[in-house]
Order: sequence, then C-alpha cells, then structure tokens
Amino acid sequence: MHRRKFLRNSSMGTAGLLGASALASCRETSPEPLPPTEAKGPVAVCTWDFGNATARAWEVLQPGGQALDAVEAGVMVEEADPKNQTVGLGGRPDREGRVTLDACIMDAKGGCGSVMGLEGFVHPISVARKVMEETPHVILVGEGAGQFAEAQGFERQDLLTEASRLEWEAWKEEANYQPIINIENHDTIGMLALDAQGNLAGACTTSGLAYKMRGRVGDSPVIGAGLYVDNEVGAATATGLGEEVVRTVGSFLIVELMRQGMSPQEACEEGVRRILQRNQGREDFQIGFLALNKRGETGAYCIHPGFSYRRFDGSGHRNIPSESVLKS
Ligand code: SD4
Repeated sequence: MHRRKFLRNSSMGTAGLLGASALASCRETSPEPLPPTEAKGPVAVCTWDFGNATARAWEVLQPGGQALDAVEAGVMVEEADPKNQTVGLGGRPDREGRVTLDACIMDAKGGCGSVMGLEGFVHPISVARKVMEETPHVILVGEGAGQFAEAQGFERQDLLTEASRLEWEAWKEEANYQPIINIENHDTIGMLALDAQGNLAGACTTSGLAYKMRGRVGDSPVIGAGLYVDNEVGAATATGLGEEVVRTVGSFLIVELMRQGMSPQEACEEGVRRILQRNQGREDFQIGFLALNKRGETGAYCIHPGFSYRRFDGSGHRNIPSESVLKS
C-alpha cells in the first residue's frame, strides 16, 4: 500500500479506538525535541547509593568528557567491587552455582550493545560496548559472547567469590531450588548521563536474580526494558524484578512518556503504575525506575520504600531517596 495512504488509514483506525479528543490531547502535550543548546549537563545519576560510581562518572564528565565514556567507567566501579553481590565480580550465582552476567549500553546516536549470560568476565559493560562498536549486531549471548570477549582481549577469571559461594551453598540446603524473588536483594546499577555537549548515554549491568534458573535473562540487558536512551528526549533505567520490567518494556515507556510532555518524575510514576495494574494485589516484588531528561532533570519512583539514586552535577553529590507507592 502507498505509504501516505497507509498512514491515513491507520491513523483513522486509531482515532476510532481512542477517540478524536484523546488524539488531540496527545498532540497538544507532545513538545518539540529540545534544541541541544537547552540541554543542561553535565549530570550523572545511578540507581541506589553508589557514590563511588557517580564520582567516577563525574571525573569523566567534568573536564568535558563524553556521556558514553562516563557511564561505562561509572558502572565498572560496581562491576569490580566484590562486596556488591548483584553485579560483576562476586555476583550471586545462578542455582547451578555459576555467575552469569547481563549488561547493555546505549549512546546518543541510538547505538546499542548487549551481552546476556556472560560468564567469566568482570566487565560485561565493556564487552557490551564492544558489541555495539565492533560488530554489526546488538546482542551476544552465553558462550558466543564469551568467545567474542576473549577475542577482544578481555581476560577470563572466576567471578564466584568465597562469600557468594558460601551463601549459595547455604541456600541450596534450604531453598527447594527456587530463584529468590525478594524485595531487598537488588543492587543492580543503571547509570544515565548527560554531558556538557548535551548528549545522553546509559549503561545497566547485573548478575540478575540470585539463584535464577540457568539461562534466565532479566530486563537489565534488554534494550527498552532495563535501559533506554533517546538523545532527543531523555533516558531511563530500571532495577528490581526484571520479568515485570520486560513485560511493560519499562524504560522505553518512560522515555516515550517524557516525549509526550511528562517530567522524569511523572513518567517513572506512570511506569510503576502500569506494572502494578498488571499485578493487582501482589506486593512481593520491587521495581524502581530512574529517569533523566535533556534538561538534566531527574526523577525516580518505586513500589516499596528503600530505593534511592545518586546524582552528581555541578552543584555536588547527593543521594536522593525515591518516593514509593507503598509507604511502609
Ligand atoms: C534482573 N533487574 O535481573 C535485575 C535484577 C536487579 O538489583 O535489578 N537487581 O531482573
């Protein structure tokens, strides 16, 4: 069908479903993309209270470095920290006792790279960046991702620390082989940055749910779910129970809501509301969203209290507690 005719037919169909007034109000609230000169950077934000990670990103951004380099360098701090048992080295293993890592990265030009189920490399975010920059693909998984990492010069190493191994062994005794889906056990890092040139980038990296089934992948390496960046509008990232974030394509949704005129805060609240709508009456999981727009404004929202994010900008370094739906 001719493209213009197809567009006319499909918009008539949509008008029938939504009603003409809904369409009109959509148009009224859709702002033009901000011109780059109105962007207010640099800013770096990340999920949870990872002050060392935002400080590292700031070292890149402050002298005029790029958002992409900042988010990679920032999340690498958590990947290398064995005390963070949800990311990189020392991450909790799957139920077979193997540490499998998921990560993705996006730049200002719409470039994206992702690795899923990567084993034996401390910095999956850097492997994801290589996928973006050195291959014609977006995602590499499992052993293929590992072979690629090795070919790119990354070194294999055992990521299962003694602390994580002992916890896994204790879990095996008690847990009836079920993955842990709890509320507190989330330290995945998603980082978003806006640089002085007005460009956005994002990175997200995790070892996923503790004691997950072998082969399970969550939202964190899924472009649009755990992370999304649109350089005209803003960026968003997620932490928490990935299955629910994947079902709603959460980070993409939040960026699209910002495009339609919502603030980062309003967009994160709507993202959480959509997830709760699908899970009415269920309170046994946590989701937290974090968003940054082109003006350098940020927002965050979660289901249970306890989520916070770190923000580093020209005015300093802060840990900002997130609002939540449930209050206790
Ligand atoms: C996942 N979203 O694999 C991740 C888990 C997470 O902090 O956020 N942990 O589902």
